[in-house]
Amino acid sequence: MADHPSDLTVRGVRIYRTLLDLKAQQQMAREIGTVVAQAPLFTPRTPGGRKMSVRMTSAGCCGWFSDHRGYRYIPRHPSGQDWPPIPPSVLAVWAQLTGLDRMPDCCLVNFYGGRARLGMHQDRDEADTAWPVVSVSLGDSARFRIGNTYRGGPTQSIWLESGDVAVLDDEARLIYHGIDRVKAGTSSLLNGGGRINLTLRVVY
Ligand code: MD6
Ligand code: FE
Repeated sequence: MADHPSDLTVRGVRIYRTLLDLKAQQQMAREIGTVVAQAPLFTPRTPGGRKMSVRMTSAGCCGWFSDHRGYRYIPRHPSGQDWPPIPPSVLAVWAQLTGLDRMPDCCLVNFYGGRARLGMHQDRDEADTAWPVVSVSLGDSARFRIGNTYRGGPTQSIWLESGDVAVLDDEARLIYHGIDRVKAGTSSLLNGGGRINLTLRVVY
């Protein structure tokens, strides 16, 4: 794939600026709208009992979940229904950027409204963390903070905008990262505003 001039790598995280043009973003937003209609967003609780400010759902054969019993993947939406399939436009981004034959098991859908944020964390609930994680941003811009493979230490942050895609693999796969804040009104993609982030993972 030809690199876009503004693509960059921050602490090993590869960022593809506007990989998705406006039409592709609109198509993906529609497909995610269908996912959310079938598998409504819910508010997870941390193992410590706090409500997360990000609302979530998933597509695929399993969905990421958290409550007082810990972080894990579950085979059905909390309602008891199957998770909807991962939309084709999302699988296409995975195939394009990873070049893998293996498709992701889970597309986690994070929705940020208002003052939602996401604390620094590693993505390590998957059985084999050698597989990459691919992350797509849609809607309002967000301050993405990137740290180290250990908790703490120096960090760097960048703004992720609608249509940007980030890949965490190799040395960056287990890097700590989080969302400091989302800037309302920076995109008109989503009806009602806010930001959606999709993360694609091989879980099993
Ligand atoms: C977000 N992203 O952008 C949160 N995780 O809203 C993540 O937590 C993330 O961007 C793993 C890989 C890439 C990511
Ligand atoms: Fe993450």
